[in-house]
Amino acid sequence: MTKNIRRRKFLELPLLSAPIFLGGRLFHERADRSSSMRVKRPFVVSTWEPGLRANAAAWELLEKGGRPVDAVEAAGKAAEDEPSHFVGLSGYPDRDGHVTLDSCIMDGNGDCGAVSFIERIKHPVSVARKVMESTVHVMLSGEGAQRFALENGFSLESGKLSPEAEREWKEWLEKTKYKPLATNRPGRSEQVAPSVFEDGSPNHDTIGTLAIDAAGRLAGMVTTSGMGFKIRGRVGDSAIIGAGLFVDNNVGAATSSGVGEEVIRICGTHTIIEQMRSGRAPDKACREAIRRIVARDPKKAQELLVAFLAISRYGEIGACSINKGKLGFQYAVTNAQFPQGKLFEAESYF
Ligand code: SD4
Repeated sequence: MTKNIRRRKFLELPLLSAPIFLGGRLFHERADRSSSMRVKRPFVVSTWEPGLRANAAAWELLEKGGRPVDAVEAAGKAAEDEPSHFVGLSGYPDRDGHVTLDSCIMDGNGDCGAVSFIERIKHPVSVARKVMESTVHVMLSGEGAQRFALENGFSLESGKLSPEAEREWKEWLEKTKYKPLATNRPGRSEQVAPSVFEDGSPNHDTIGTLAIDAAGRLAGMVTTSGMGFKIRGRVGDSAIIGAGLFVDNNVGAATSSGVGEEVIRICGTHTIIEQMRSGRAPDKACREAIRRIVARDPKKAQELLVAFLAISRYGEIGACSINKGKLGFQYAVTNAQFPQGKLFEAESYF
């Protein structure tokens, strides 16, 4: 099965899975609708269907009483190893044909690290962790981030595009004549970067993972190749603490996926944690962040894929996307109750 078909297949999942009536509730075989639900700790959640594989790597550690920060790093590495477009070096390149990666990691005690615009390094999440643990800084970028990685024992990969990414980038060049992408300014919706390519596959490639242990300690990470065919130098929300990821042991953890520029503008995940701190459940907090994005330009919002996923320290999980269907959002949950992981469909604002 080609990667594109596989990607389309998972997007169709919620539509294809036959609804079954169980105990008065409508269940889908693979994806349930959810508002904030509570599950048993420890558990791990990740964005998207490939999040099931990321969760599996995290769960191996978490279920044995491992630390959430180790679990989320393992999830990130598993995602970066997966030979798909989703994250890592086999992701889509920027418009100049270079894969540039963003990642961050955060522990519930406030420790955090990030790398942005890093090239030819296989595991940016581990470099982000190294930044967190062995420097006084939070984020390293570009050439400096790469040099730091090499100094710390990471190896330099070839920089060659995967054959599929190369083919799609060349097709994109042919079609768009290297036209600059979105400005994303309100009222300029005709210039918005596509959230979904013409063939229906999403123009986004991110795994965000949040983990909580039995005692309620939290950690999170995000790793991505960013928006496909972006302008060279572009950094998205996934490298930015408070935008793509925020974690606080006193409250909960949140991550995002979709058009990063929209998330950065509202400091998305920090907004969610602050909403939760003042008493909102994760699903309501995610919805409030989405509402702020929609409020800037409700017409443009109907074409955007932006989604948030959050967990509380008590073990509640909530998620919200702007749209449903092709622009909707799924997330994976793994714990003792769902040891193989289970995919849920997020509620949507529209
Ligand atoms: C970005 N938020 O770089 C990322 C892309 C993404 O699923 O989430 N893709 O803007």
